[in-house]
Amino acid sequence: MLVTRALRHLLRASCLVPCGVFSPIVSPIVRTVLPSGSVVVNSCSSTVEQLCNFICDCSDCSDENQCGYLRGSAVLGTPFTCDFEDSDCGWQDVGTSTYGWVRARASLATWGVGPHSDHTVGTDLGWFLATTSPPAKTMATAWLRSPEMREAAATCEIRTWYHLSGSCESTQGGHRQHQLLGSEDGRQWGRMGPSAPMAGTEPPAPCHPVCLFHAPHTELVGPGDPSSSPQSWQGSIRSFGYPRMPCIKGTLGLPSGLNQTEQPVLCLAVALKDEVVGLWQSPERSSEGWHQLVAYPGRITEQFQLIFSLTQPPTCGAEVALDDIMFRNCGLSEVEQQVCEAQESHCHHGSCLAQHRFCDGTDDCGDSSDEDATQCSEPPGPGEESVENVTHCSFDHDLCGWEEVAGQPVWGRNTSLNLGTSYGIPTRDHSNNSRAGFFLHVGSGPTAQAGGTAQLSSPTFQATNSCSVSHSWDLMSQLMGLCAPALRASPPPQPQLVLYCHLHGSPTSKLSIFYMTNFTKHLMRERTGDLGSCWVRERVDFNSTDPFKVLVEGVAGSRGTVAIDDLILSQGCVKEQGELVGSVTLLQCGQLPHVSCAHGTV
Ligand SMILES: [Ca+2]
Ligand SMILES: [Ca+2]
Ligand SMILES: [Ca+2]
Ligand SMILES: [Ca+2]
Repeated sequence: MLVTRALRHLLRASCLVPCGVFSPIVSPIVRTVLPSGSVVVNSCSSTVEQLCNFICDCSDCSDENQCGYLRGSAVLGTPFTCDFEDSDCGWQDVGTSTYGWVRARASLATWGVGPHSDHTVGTDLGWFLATTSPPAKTMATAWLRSPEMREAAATCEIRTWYHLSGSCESTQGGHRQHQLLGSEDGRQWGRMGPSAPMAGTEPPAPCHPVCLFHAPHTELVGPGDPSSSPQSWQGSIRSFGYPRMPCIKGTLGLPSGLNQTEQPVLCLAVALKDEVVGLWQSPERSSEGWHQLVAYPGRITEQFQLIFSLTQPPTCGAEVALDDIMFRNCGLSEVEQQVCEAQESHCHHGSCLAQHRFCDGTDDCGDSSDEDATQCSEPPGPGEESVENVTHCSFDHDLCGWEEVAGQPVWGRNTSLNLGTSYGIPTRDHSNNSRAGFFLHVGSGPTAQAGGTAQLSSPTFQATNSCSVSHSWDLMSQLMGLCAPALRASPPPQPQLVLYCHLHGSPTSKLSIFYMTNFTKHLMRERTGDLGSCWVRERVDFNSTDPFKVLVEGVAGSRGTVAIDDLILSQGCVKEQGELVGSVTLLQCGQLPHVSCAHGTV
């Protein structure tokens, strides 16, 4: 056997690194899986809502065990972590073939290229999850799925360590032979769900959360019932690019491009009720050893599952190991009346939140009370219907009065659904956390020209010392109809811009925020580099004694994309020509706040 492997290895001259077959020692522990797909030991009869919500409701936190994490790692001392030392924490192999995931540990005795130690304890005694030996001649994907989680806070952060070995480079000139996978044309249906994984040439019955359609060079995954009308299901994939797995390389049905480097791709995606959204994809080049993966799913208001997948080209074997999966800040703050500190205000349900987190376009409270439209937006004027205006633009409808500055390139307004899944492109927008939500972007993968500056300009705003109405208020008091303590006369507002930026795919991409007075450009903030596949909040205060415009510039580096979403100007940004754009109005309380404007009164 070893001789065969060694021969196979020698024959794979195209591999940059040894691509031997990693033979982990498989855990002897047999897992018990409930019909729901997860094992939950629940000692305090928690309601369903309290299971796997990243909050310990039982005194022993048994409602948060086997949720893809345990209540904590004994070795690492961190909460909501799975170190795989005692169990798989409910993660399940859901592939449709023998290629899949197992709980394993390193074997020093076996010839191979897998990790020589786990990540938690750093020895060959430590456990991790690893993919099994892949089929030698076909493109294959191993699927791993978490138990169902209830919801995630906006601050949720997923970290794990991965060890990807056996990266290979094809020397076949790019034209790979189509490989058969199980049926004559290499197409195969499968499903991932609580019931046993299945595979075949016929579409499966309705499956939750997702079905698979497997074809050469393509993995499609999505919700729904393909058995009722497989053609239309496939048709929807073709026409909308949905529900294609977001982070699988290549286009539907098409072979890889010429001279394309073929690498194993590790993906992390989140499966929601009706869409699958990519969160993270392994970079195109990485070295051997353990690497950290960080992903931000954003606020998720429904039940979801996480899916890891390793897809690899047929020319070379590759293995991945996962260890120490951690969930940080994923639970909503507990619902109880708290006494807030200075600089904090109440959410509707009683917990406290920093004031700068109100009206910033992210549901931090968990009940959206910090983003209440009547508090955060200028109420529509007579005859106006849309609440969306220049002070809060989600780009879902248009540019909201912001303007493209002519030149090359320009910001493009689009969705992840339309833009496809090239590395570097956002996998969803920020406002809706959805593939169907709009954002602005510049640069879009390998074919886009790099280097030009795209500019977006705001209308002209009044000098910032012209108005002195406080923008700090107590939402809780307002909701309870108590107006008096809500208003604070000072300090004057500092007009401020919040926006979400997405810089991914290139280390030389850049986002800059300026304000312009007459003909002078003042740089306020600059972001460069690759921030990963996530939306990052930027907050900039403006202090100008002259009327000014806000200018947002994006430069996409080679193969990179710069994107922005949710431009939010604070109260106190007043459009020139006497037109108030973002003033505080608390008319429902029957009185006006203390306002003194240089150009008249409100
Ligand atoms: Ca709980
Ligand atoms: Ca471990
Ligand atoms: Ca918020
Ligand atoms: Ca948006």
